[in-house]
Amino acid sequence: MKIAILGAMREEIEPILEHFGKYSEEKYARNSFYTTKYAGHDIVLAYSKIGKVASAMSATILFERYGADILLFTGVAGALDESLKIGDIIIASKCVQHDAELEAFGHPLGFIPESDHYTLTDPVLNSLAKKVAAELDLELLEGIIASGDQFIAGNEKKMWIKQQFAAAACEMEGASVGQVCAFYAKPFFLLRAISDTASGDAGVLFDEFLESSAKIGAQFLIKMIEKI
Ligand code: 4EH
Repeated sequence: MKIAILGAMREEIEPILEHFGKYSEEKYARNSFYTTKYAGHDIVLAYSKIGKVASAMSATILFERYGADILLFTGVAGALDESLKIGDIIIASKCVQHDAELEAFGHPLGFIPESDHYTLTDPVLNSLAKKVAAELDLELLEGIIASGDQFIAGNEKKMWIKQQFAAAACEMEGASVGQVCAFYAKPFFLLRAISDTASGDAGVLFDEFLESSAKIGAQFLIKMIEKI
């Protein structure tokens, strides 16, 4: 099986590359794609760069050029659910674009015609994640993750997203990558470790916790790959 591992930022993917140690790099479309073998699988990794466009493009390349069978995303996120603290991990049950707004045509927020309103993640991979969390004695929340091309750093916007979409965490890539996976009918897994509160202090917290939270997500993902 060929497993694609995608993050948005270098910090989200580098700990996994360091763990693998040996890999090849190929540059394509102004990005780097890293290939290696691990736990009996062919692996291809990339960090897309920030946002829905770059991440959708990387996901497409992972399927079209590298023939990935499944895609696992790891990264950090802002917390919307009160139970989530910095360093906690969450997996998406489904994801939605909070900045998609076609209300003039009578569509609900987040809905784009001929796409899924909420993109589902793969139930088998989600069960595996729960098993891995139980083995590591880690608490793992499963909830809706909302994505948009905005860094959320204020209570008003934070609460709006939380209420409109019943979302537990916010970030900037999950729903776009999920949509690509849905179009290709490939299993999609979305893991995020909390880096900040998505409130007024989000920028400062993000700078402080990006690296440590990204590592938590990366380490969890490595454990998952060992069990696939
Ligand atoms: O890839 C982007 C990064 C922030 S933008 C989305 N990532 C981090 C998740 C995330 C997030 N998204 C929206 C963590 N907290 C979030 C939040 N709102 N509060 C960026 C731009 N330049 C430098 C660093 N990060």
